[in-house]
Amino acid sequence: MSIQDIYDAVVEFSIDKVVAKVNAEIANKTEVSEILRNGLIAAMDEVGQRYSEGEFFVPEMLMAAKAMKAGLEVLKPLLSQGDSDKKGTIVIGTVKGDLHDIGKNLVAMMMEGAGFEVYDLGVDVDTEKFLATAKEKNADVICMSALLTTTMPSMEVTVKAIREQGLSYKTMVGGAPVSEDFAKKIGADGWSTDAPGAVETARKLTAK
Ligand code: B1M
Repeated sequence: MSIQDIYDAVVEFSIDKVVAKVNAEIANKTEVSEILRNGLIAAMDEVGQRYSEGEFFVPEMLMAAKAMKAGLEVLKPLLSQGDSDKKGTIVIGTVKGDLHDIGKNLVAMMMEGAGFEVYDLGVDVDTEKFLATAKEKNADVICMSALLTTTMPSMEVTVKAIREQGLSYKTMVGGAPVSEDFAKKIGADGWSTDAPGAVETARKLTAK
């Protein structure tokens, strides 16, 4: 039994096996970060690689995503337990035109675990929805995730709208194609390459 079994189960699209193997690693006291990084996330990178090489197609990406999500559900109670002091209010979503939600879900779970109040708007979220929810919930930070190079520009639309409307929400961007240079270029307040880093950045952005 090893982390490699989790990786293999995702690449084989076996939901039952992923759930069983993740539970086994938890029972084995393996670090959650290790299960995530070397098991579930590494397997999705492999799936993306196989898609790029023409070995997998969209249905295979979808099946792997379902297997990964099943594994994340098992980990969720461990990711969301932690600091109970309220830190700040976060509105998070995957940007307009983009349906990838696994990384965004992970960021949301870890932020909840860190004590933030998190409003997750799901996928395909436009600027109006981000701003309307931020106003309604009196948010501190609007967090935007994008996995497609074609959807990254809508992050800039939201950042610009905040500036033009004279609003004070901080913004954070992330997702595989999003770089620190891009974040700076569009005027976002924060950026992170992964979920733990997103929590750190949110802490800095909400520090009083
Ligand atoms: Co898509 N897809 N996909 N896909 N898919 C990618 C992203 C791709 C890189 C695959 C490839 O070509 N190798 C490619 C994008 C190319 C590009 O634009 N550069 C791609 C493509 C092309 C497409 C379609 C266009 C395919 C098609 O239809 N022809 C299509 C687009 C649909 C749409 O969105 N409109 C599509 C569809 C899909 C599925 C629906 C089948 C499925 C998504 C299911 C779902 O999410 N519910 C899917 C999947 C699964 C992938 C890959 C294989 C895996 C993504 C994933 O979940 N990774 C992906 C290849 C890859 O990334 N290696 C691929 C695991 C996840 C934990 O990582 O989301 O990166 P990630 O999140 C990370 C960090 O980025 C960060 O934290 C997380 C880790 O801790 N992070 C943040 C994320 N958000 C953050 C926000 C933050 C901070 C950090 O602050 C706010």
